[in-house]
Amino acid sequence: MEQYYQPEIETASREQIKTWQDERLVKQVRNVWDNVPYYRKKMEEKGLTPDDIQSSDDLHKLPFLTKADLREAYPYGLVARPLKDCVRIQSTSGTTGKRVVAFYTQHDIDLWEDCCARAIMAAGGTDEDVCQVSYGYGLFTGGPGLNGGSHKVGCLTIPTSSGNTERQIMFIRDLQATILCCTPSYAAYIGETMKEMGLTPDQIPLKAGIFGAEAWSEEMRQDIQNTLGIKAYDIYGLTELSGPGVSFECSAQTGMHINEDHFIAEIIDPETGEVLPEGSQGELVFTSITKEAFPLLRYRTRDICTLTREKCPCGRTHVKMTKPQGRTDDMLIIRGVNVFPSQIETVLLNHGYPANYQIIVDRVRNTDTLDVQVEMTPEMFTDNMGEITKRQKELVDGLRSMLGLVAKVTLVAPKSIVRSEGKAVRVIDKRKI
Ligand code: DLL
Repeated sequence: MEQYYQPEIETASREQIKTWQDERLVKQVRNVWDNVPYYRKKMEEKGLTPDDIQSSDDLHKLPFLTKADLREAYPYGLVARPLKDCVRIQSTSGTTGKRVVAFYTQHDIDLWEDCCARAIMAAGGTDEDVCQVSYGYGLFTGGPGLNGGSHKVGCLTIPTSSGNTERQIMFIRDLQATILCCTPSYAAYIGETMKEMGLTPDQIPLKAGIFGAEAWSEEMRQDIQNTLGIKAYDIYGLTELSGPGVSFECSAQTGMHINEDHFIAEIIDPETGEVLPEGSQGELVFTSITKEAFPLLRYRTRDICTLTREKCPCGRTHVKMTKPQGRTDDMLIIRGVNVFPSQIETVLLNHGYPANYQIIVDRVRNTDTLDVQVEMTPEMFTDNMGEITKRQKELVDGLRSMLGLVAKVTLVAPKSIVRSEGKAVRVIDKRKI
């Protein structure tokens, strides 16, 4: 039986959802116009006043907001509430440029935790569960978000944060954790470590995992599900909009329901900015209609995916997004060919390799090079060069048919690629340096 945290919202009629969106958008536009000079200026530049936005059908008139705006307005320029009403900040890891700093009122935190609670219940969680949260705690939104959601569901929550993998496994076993929340790459690492400790899936009490914060393929899902003996659910979100729980997977495991009572989603052509019809692949754009402290209108996520409103067997009526296929900014252009790391991952996992790999792009004598380093599993490990050459060639062929490109493949020894406890670093592009 499918269970919901907020059934009346999660299964509301499409008309009801549209009504919520219309009313909340109009209110939000008025709010930013009145309280955020940065937005007012952007709207004025487009010749808009709040009266131009009468419903969500007018959303397309509003200007986009990008990471560049966030940088320009850093740190307080987009805050819509007096600071005395704000109770928390969270922030991204800021690997490129300035960090994103997002602000929350207590009400914002409450709604964010509701979204995470929806995700946990969609993964089968109840107040009988023991939920181990192994996302990082601190500025990163993963730990605090899922922690709050777990409390709301009433799970016994283990806030381990990430790292110290043996201790993670000890807690899972001793405290009989049934739900694990972490990045998919850390879940794979925990699974690998358990295997090395001689543990089989039936000796691990986990039944479900809620994994997100980075791209992961269907093949990686199968792998994790098999190693840990669980059902693995995807969860998506970004700091700018709150954190995890913007969307989440249900029992159907075919895409993530976007919490449309809080976020309006659009898909645009990343080149032209034109809104694309349902079913098209493009860049995901979000408008937060219930946020108080840090409302973002038409924020360009740079994530590429597709939306579908096809009826979902779980009974939820909110639109579903596919797993992000990549980001407009992590798409590699190699010898003129568009390559997403996720495509490479699919080939590797389809050939039986673990998701421990690194993609190194360089430019040698004006030609781009693509070097994929892949770890062998301990079972495959051999020093028979003939065997290794044969395996490498199989992968080169697989990559060629997936990408239309010739890559260099190097098989490396088990455990030689650094494991990640948070988001994995898959790509090293030396061309930019
Ligand atoms: O990663 C929030 C989060 C925490 C989501 C825990 C899920 C679980 P940021 O650090 O701001 O926030 O990074 C946001 O990560 O724009 C996507 O590119 C990527 N991302 C997040 N979830 C997924 C996912 C958190 N399920 C950026 N699949 C987003 C693929 C994801 N990419």
